Amino acid sequence: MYYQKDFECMPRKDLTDLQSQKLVNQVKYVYDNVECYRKRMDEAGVKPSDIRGLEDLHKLPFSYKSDLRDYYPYGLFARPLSDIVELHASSGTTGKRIVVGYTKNDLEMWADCTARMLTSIGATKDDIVQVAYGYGLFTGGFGLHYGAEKLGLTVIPISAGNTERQIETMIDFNATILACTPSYAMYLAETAEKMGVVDKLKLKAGIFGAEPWTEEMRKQIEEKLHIKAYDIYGLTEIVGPGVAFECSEQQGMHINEDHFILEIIDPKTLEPITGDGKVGELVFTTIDREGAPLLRYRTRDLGYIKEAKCKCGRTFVRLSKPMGRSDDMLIIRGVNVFPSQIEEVLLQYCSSGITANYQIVVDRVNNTDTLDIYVEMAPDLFADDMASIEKLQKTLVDRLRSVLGIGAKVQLVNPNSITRSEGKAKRVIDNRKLV
Ligand code: DLL
Repeated sequence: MYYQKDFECMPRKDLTDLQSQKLVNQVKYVYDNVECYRKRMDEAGVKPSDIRGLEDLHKLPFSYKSDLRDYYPYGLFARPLSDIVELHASSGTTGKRIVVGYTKNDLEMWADCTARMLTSIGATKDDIVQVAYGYGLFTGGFGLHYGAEKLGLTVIPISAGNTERQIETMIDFNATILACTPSYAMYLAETAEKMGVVDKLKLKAGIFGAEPWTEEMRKQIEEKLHIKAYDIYGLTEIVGPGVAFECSEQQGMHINEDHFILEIIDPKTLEPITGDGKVGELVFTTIDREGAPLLRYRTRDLGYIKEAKCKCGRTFVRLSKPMGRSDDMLIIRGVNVFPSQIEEVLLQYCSSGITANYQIVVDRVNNTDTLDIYVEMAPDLFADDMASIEKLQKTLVDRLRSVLGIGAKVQLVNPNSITRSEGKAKRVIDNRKLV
């Protein structure tokens, strides 16, 4: 099912022509209206007339999260505030928050993008979607809401939190689609199990994103809630949810390429990385944003492109699951460790008595980095004898050493002792003072 088939299934040549044409206009528009870009392009000796199509994209200077901070709050807007109808913001993990403005047309475009995502997972106007992403300055709640409204779905705009009430609402209102972060979906599943009401849920699908999650986590959510779990990707700076979405194939996320151009670069050399499956930093250019356009925005997210044609018929290229941000990568005793590698290992052992609730703590003791992984036991294992617990602990240590290439201390902790998240999970605590 498609929402805008003419675009979603456009022949590649027509699509790249459209991108080229929109890019040329966007660059001129940005140059004329945003001082930061004008200065940066002047410094780089690039004029809007030098950009004649996609092939010239690489000539443009990059933009960065620090630009949004330096020009906080409205300095990067290309329109006067009288044209801006909505603001969203993201605090990010560190530093000052960033603010993004939408014109009426931007909101329409955004709603189209999220309506495409919902249609691609099979949503129709007969569906009832429980939007448990946070509403407010975070883009998750409103982003999903606008798309659902466009499609005529029934929206339950419940926002995040109040978990038992969420479950009651899902049951009483017959919700068929759940939208929230994957970690919150796990928490909801766990709570529904505890309440003994999983069988009363009418859910058929979930649309999850805003944080990294593994295939193992997908399996768990699907099994626990008896649904299909789909991945969606986006970031506040570009539009919020709606940048890329999974279709029924669940094999990567189609990028809404008629609105956003993706480049993959080597974060060190800044050279483009081309080709199927080659990992690099995702760089996005908006090509029809009015309020807060961004050219060659370095996301710090790492991922790769799947070029093969998708069985669903969409011609938009697919993005792999983002494998974390380059600035999320931990360097522990000189070894690069991605939290997602740890999650992948842990979740393989859920049937052996642990849960998906874990926390990674990194510290530095006597000039040596330490890696401690706390994982909650399921009640059965908790009630088991010490020898069984120690045996599983040892298995996890061995498995993690072979995957990560360094040793980690694993501590199996009591059920319900790790704080649950209602939005983005905080999995990593790095206590090292690395300056
Ligand atoms: O998280 C927008 C969003 C809302 C996306 C709801 C999907 C669903 P930010 O708060 O600005 O915006 O965070 C953006 O989250 O750069 C990635 O690092 C991460 N991220 C988002 N989606 C995924 C995903 C929203 N599916 C940052 N997988 C991005 C992995 C994701 N990481």
